[in-house]
Amino acid sequence: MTLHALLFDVDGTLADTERDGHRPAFNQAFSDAGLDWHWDVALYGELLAVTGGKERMKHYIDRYRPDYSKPANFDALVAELHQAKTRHYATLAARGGIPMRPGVKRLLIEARAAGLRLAIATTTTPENVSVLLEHSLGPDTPNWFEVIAAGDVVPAKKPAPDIYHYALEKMGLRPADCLAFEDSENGLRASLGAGLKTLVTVNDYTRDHDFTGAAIVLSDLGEPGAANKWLGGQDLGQPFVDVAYLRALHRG
Ligand code: XBP
Ligand code: MG
Repeated sequence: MTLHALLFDVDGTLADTERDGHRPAFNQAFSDAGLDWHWDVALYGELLAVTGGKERMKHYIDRYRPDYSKPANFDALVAELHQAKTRHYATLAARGGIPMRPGVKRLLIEARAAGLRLAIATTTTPENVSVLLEHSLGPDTPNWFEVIAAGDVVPAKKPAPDIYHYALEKMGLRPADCLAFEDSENGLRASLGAGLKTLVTVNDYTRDHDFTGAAIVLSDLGEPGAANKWLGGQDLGQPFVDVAYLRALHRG
């Protein structure tokens, strides 16, 4: 079995986008529209149980705002708020204020040099992916990824495996040829559901999630000289993730 491709989630995996990217962008869209909706850091952690920004807003209203009476055009309002939120997120990301997580850039460069094929499988809106990559990874880096599978391109978002199925089909690859990278339980359910061996790197919102079934769980990808922490799964005893490490994980 040879490793041919790496499939990356974006939010929480490539960069810590949620707390200081998506969350303030939602809040700005709400206040621009004159709504008294506000998502603090803790509430946003609860709301992350639902993937997809439009789905998350609807969940918030259904679950947390029984006082709010939905207008007849509620779906259209949510869609408009989401467009405004996407514009705010782009402005934030374009300031370059959302750095890549440790080891991400190094590993992507090494993987490209080793001839591994790269793809993205995410729940977020496609524009969010390109603006983040361009400003936090480098101007032509969206082209590093053969497929950017994102957002509403499939009807069912993670934890459904559909976005991974979509990316694999576009690349003409079998799950056994690939490794997936995720940071959350919903993401892991999606990648495992598509039959992908998965490396998890946790963050503040996800470290207590259930990662049963992950090949390995780490604090982050690590850097030579800035070791990561092993948190579960197959311990390869190396303080940072490189291509040799990924090949061993894929074989093991
Ligand atoms: C990401 C998400 C997204 C973002 C918001 O999940 O759940 O909804 O929070 O993006 P994953 P949009 O990391 O599993 O892909 O507002 O563009 O939906
Ligand atoms: Mg994620």
